[in-house]
Amino acid sequence: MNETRRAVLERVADGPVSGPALADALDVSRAAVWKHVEALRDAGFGIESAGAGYVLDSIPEYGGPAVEYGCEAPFEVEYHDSIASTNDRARELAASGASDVVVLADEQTGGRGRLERAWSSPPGGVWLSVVCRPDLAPARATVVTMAMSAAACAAARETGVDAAIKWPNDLLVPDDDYARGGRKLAGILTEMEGEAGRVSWVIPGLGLNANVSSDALPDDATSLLAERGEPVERRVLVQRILERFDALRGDPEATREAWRAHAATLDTRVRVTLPEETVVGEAVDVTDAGALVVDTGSEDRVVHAGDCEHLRPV
Ligand code: BT5
Repeated sequence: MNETRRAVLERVADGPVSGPALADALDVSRAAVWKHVEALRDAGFGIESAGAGYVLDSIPEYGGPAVEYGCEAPFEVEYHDSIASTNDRARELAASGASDVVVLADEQTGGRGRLERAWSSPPGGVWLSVVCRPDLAPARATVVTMAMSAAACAAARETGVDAAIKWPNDLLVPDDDYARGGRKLAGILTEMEGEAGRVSWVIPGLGLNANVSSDALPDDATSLLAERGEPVERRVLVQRILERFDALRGDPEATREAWRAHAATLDTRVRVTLPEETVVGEAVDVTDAGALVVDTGSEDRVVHAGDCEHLRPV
């Protein structure tokens, strides 16, 4: 949403305000005011024009302008009813120089997980990717993924669902199956490009099963809808995720704290399968590069990537 349109929206929300008064206040023509009001109506905002002027009386349920309106984070939101992959679109935007843009979709037809795996993305989920340009060395870029998982976990908990982070950055709802750690609620695919030792862009792509029935998901998955028994307000959920993510993303220490506070993997016995060996022990910490610190009983091992299983306490 451009700045003038945002300003028109804010003023009609505090309305009624007349067209001429808006034109004066924003230093644009009356015709321009009218165009912005019409565009806002097209985007689903209910704007009444009564005797005293324009007044906002309803906001759209979901979409780009709906998420931007009342969101404290500085993101422009590009919304699609259906798209192949929000990460693919975000990469295109990054390549053309965009920054702080969120690509949000109701449905993805070619959603991607890590390692070329497919990600089921039926309508009703939260499928979003953020184009960020942090001042970070590529080896430190994981902190952006950690900020997204902590933000999404906190927002999921606010809806009343007992979500937790499983290292590296999955969100699970714990159940009795220790190895699996629980049913998967969300995952993150982060992609980046670096140059001369700095990140040029990084795109955390979050897939969070929000208002999706579990029939439309893989067997081990769950959704906010399945856990709560009723849908969430996705507009508010996305706003809270973006606001938290924005507050954390420039602050590695706060990110690590938030990640720890939401992690199911810490203080848990784990088995991490690496290409060459298997590390078993108690997960005691995470580094600011996102690596897991495992106390094997004889030493602290720092593992950067691998398949992590939660084990029963001995
Ligand atoms: C992930 O991959 O967990 C990262 C998923 C990222 C998806 C987002 S959606 C927005 C953005 N745009 C994209 O195209 N992608 C990102 P991974 O750890 O590889 O997990 C993939 C595995 O999770 C699959 O092999 C399935 O077993 C399972 N899975 C697939 N869809 C799922 C879903 N909706 N919920 C839970 N598990 C799922």
